[in-house]
This record gives sequence, structure tokens and C-alpha cells, in this order.
Amino acid sequence: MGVLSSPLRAGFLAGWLFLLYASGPALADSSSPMLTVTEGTESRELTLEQVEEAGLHEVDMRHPEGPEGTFAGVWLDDFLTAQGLEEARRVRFLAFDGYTTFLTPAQRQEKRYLLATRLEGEPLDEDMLGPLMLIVPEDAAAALEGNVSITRWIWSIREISAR
Ligand SMILES: Nc1nc2c(c(=O)[nH]1)N[C@H]1C(S)=C(S)[C@@H](COP(=O)(O)O)O[C@H]1N2
Ligand SMILES: [Mo]
Repeated sequence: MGVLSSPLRAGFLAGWLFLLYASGPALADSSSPMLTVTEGTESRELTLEQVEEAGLHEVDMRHPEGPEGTFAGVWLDDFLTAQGLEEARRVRFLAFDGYTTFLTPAQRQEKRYLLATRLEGEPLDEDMLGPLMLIVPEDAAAALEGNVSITRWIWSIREISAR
């Protein structure tokens, strides 16, 4: 029996391994590293799950770059507090395309920034300005009309660095 069933067993094993492999990208959504947080010279990697621990908020809006619908994300200040970085004098954002911005505590008080993680419940794709982007929900309408600067609405964020 053992001799006859071992090719079958091997087949099942190969099947399961393939399924595991094929579902990898979907599973990776919330449990694989997606953001580097740097504090001085120390860096750590966070998963989507860990970023969203700060508490999700939803907002219906259209982003000036096109995406529209129900965005979800964590308030930047809640995220910084969860990471022990609320006192940072400068919070820098670095994007995959090389774009970078920073916020001072005064700027974070002036406008409430949302670190968006999802659109319509799905993690933001990298071709949908993901995996993370900064938006100012209260300025959404003005941004569409071109009445407010959106230079700090950085998308494709890969790293947040505080000092
Ligand atoms: N990752 C990333 N975010 C970005 C930018 C960018 O080039 N890359 N451009 C910024 C600037 S300067 C503005 S005005 C707005 C809109 O950029 P756009 O006019 O190039 O579309 O997005 C901001 N966020
Ligand atoms: Mo700009």
C-alpha cells in the first residue's frame, strides 16, 4: 500500500504547495512588511495589520490623481502615537518614486492627515498610489478645484522617518 500511495501523496503535496504558492500574494496583503519606520538610525518593518492597529477611519472622496470611493486609513497622529513618534520635530515620508516630503508638528496641527491604506476595502495597489498615501480629507473638495496645494499628499509611501 505504501508503495502505491506514495506517488499519490507526492501529488497531493505538490498540489498543496502550489496552492500555498499561488495564494501567496493575497495572503501577503496584511501580514508581510509594507512600510519601513525609521527612528533616528533604527529601522523596523511594519505589516498592513500593524499600521492599521492605530484604528481605521473611512472617508468618501475623489483623489486629484483619479481614485475615487471609500478610502480607509489611520489618522497620521494616531499612527505616530502608536509608534511612539508623536513628539517628532520632523516626520519625513519617502516614496518609491523618490518623492519625499516632511511634516512639522505645527503642520500636523494645522491639517488632519490621513495615512490611507485602502480603497473600497482593498489594500491600495502600487498602481493605485499605494501601498500607502497621505491625504487631507477636509481639503478633498478644494484639492479637486485646485484651490489648495497638495504637495504634501505624497503617495506610494515606502518609509516614514522621524527625528
Ligand atoms: N509619490 C509621489 N507623491 C507626490 C508627487 C510625486 O511626484 N510622487 N507629487 C506631489 C506634488 S508636487 C503634487 S502637486 C501632487 C500632484 O502631483 P502631480 O501634479 O505630479 O500629479 O502630488 C504630490 N505627491
Ligand atoms: Mo506639485
